[in-house]
Amino acid sequence: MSTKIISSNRNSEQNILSKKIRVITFEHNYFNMLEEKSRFYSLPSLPYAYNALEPYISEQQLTIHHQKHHQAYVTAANQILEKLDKARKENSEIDMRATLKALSFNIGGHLLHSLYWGNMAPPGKGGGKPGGLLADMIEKEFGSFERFRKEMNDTALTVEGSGWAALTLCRQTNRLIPMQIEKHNVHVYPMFRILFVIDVFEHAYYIDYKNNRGEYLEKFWNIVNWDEVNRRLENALK
Ligand code: MN3
Repeated sequence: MSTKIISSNRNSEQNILSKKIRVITFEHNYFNMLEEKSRFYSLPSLPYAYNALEPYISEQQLTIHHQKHHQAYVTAANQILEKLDKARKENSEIDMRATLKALSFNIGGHLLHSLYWGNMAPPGKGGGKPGGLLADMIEKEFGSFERFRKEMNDTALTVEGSGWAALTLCRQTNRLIPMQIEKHNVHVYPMFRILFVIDVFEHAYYIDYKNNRGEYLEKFWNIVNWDEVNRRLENALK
C-alpha cells in the first residue's frame, strides 16, 4: 500500500518534471525561432566540388548554375522581403498580387535548387538503383524501378517551358506521386513532401547538352543520390 503511494507520488513528480522540461524546450525553440535565425535566405554551399559531377555535369555548367542562377533567386526573394519590411515600416501601399507572385517564384526557385544539389552525388557514389525503404515503396507504387524511371523521365521531358520533375510523398495516403512543376511554383501539390527533383530549366543543361533535354535526362540518372532520397523519405514518414 505505502509502496504504491510512494510510486504514485514519484510518477506525478516525474510528470511535473517532464512537463517543465517540455515547457523549457518549447520556450527555447521559440526563442531560437524568433532571435537566432536569419530572416533572409542565403545560398547554401554545394555538398561536393564544382567538378565532382563530371562527365555528366561539367564544372562550368555547375558553377554558373549555382553561383549565378540559384544566387539570383536568393537575391530576388530577399529583395522582395525587404520591400515588404519597408512598406510595413512606412505603412505604405504595396501591390500584394504582383509582390506575392514574384515571391512565390523566387522562394520556389531557391528551395527547389537547394533540394536539387542535395539529391545529386558524384558518379560512383550516385547512380544505380535505390535500396532500402525507397526501393520497396517504388516497387509497390510503380511496379518496378524501370516504370518509375520512365514516368519521372516523361514528367521531366514534357514540362512546358521551364520547370521541374519531382517525386513527392502524400502523407494522407503514403503514396509516392510524381509532380510536374512549371516554373518554380505552378502545379505544386500543397503540403506534399518533395523527395527528389530534376531541374529542367534550360539553364541547368544548356552548356553541356545545348537544347537536348532528353540527353541531359538520360545522363542525370548516373548522379542521383539515392541515399539522400531515402533519408528524405524516412524523415517525411516520421
Ligand atoms: Mn536551375
